Amino acid sequence: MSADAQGLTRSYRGGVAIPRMPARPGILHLGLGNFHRAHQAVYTSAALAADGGDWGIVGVASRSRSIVDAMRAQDMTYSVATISPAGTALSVPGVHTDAFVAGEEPQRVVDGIADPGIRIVTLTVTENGYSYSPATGHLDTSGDTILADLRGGAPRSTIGQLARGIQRRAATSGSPLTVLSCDNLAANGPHTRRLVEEFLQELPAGESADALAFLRSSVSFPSSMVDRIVPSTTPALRDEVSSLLGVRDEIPVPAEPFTMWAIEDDFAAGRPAWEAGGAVFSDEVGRYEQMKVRLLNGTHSLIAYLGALSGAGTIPDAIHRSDIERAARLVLAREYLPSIQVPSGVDIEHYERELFLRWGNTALGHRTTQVGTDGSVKLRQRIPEPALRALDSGEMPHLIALTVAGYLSCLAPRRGFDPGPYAAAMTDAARERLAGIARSARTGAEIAERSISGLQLFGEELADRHPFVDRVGELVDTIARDGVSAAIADSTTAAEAAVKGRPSEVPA
Ligand code: CS2
Repeated sequence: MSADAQGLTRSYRGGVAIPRMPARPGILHLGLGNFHRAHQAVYTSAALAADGGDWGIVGVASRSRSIVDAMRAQDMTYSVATISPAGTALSVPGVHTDAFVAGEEPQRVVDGIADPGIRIVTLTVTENGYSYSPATGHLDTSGDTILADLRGGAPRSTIGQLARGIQRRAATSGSPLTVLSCDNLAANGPHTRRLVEEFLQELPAGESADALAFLRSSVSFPSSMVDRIVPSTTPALRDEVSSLLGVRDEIPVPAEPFTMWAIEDDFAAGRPAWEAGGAVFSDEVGRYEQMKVRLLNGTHSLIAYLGALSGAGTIPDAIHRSDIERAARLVLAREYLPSIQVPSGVDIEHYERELFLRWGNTALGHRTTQVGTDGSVKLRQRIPEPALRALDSGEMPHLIALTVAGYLSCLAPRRGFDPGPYAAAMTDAARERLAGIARSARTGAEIAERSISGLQLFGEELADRHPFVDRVGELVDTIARDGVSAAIADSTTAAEAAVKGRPSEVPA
């Protein structure tokens, strides 16, 4: 592919325009995966087309060369394939001015964050990339990477990179900076700020005082809620896109038509006109985050684990099973919805209807393994608060318990129970520890107790809620003994019985 310096002029056989590349970068982005390339890059492309500005993006991949090499070979472009049952539409966001691999050039990340031309650092490093302890929410200083980053040298962890870059910026230009987390973490702005601050506080005072003062006075960390379902790229998609384009694209990104971005408007040194791409600037981002992380992501986890255990390879295959759909509707309406405050202007019934259509998008082929991966860090964001809220009001959140039982059955199956290939393919930082528990445990109760209470996998508070832990244990046993359908039937019946007598909000 080749960019045309005159603007939106060069079209390929598929009628796809290649936008003009911005001359200079203003954004350094950490995490050059599919999500970033189908989300922030698309909004930035719209902002540049509408409003211009030096807001090109330098994309930093964490370890893998493949995207960086392909982007360089394709003049920094790639296509986004928007996929719905009605067909595939292509667009090309030309916003990246450069790309490199952090693992190969770690000092370049620090220098990039310190560069005064860079005014925003954006992050899509997944829930796993923040080096915090799920039990406490604070920086996990026991990990080898963080320990090495604290000792000095070019940092390898995201939090170390941010802290060292900010330290260097404080010591050089001292110009203001915005750090914008675009990951599915509650209060992702303050959370990221706190972890960077905790990293700096671990350093000797003489080394960190200026950086801490600069962090407090000149670096903003707005929260943001990001949403677009973006599966992994498959060889079939590469071929389809290349034939539509009439030119080979090695790194197209598949994405659903739906996209949403709600951002707190707190930028220390300006920002692109992302509203041109449909971004919402709001002072209710906390509400947007909770709505998304619980209703979409929390329910998504349930669909993924129950689906994988039922032999469904994709989310649409899973949600098209009537018992899983029933469980999804119940967890969403009965257990997640009461725990959130709906942002002003959002029609929650419409939002819910859209969720089921989005999950049912068969053309997208989003995999249960992908959503089930990294459950230990994802579920930590999705389940504790709604579960605690239900327990505090005297109700057992049966479907959240089933989500956890599904997760444990996938990652730490009871001896003799085979969770199947989709579960086996899920990767998770806690897999080894959970597998150790499962090897020596005899019952579901033991697995639940040792992971939820012992490892405090979902935080300190839920660790002490024995009725919840016991319920998860029972469901782990039911899954191993009678199968996942029996566990779904048990939980949905119990949830429905608990609300009997109240007006039903769940369509039959
Ligand atoms: C999913 C998300 O993988 C997961 O856990 O729930 O990646 C989800 O597809 C996105 O957050 C949608 O915006």
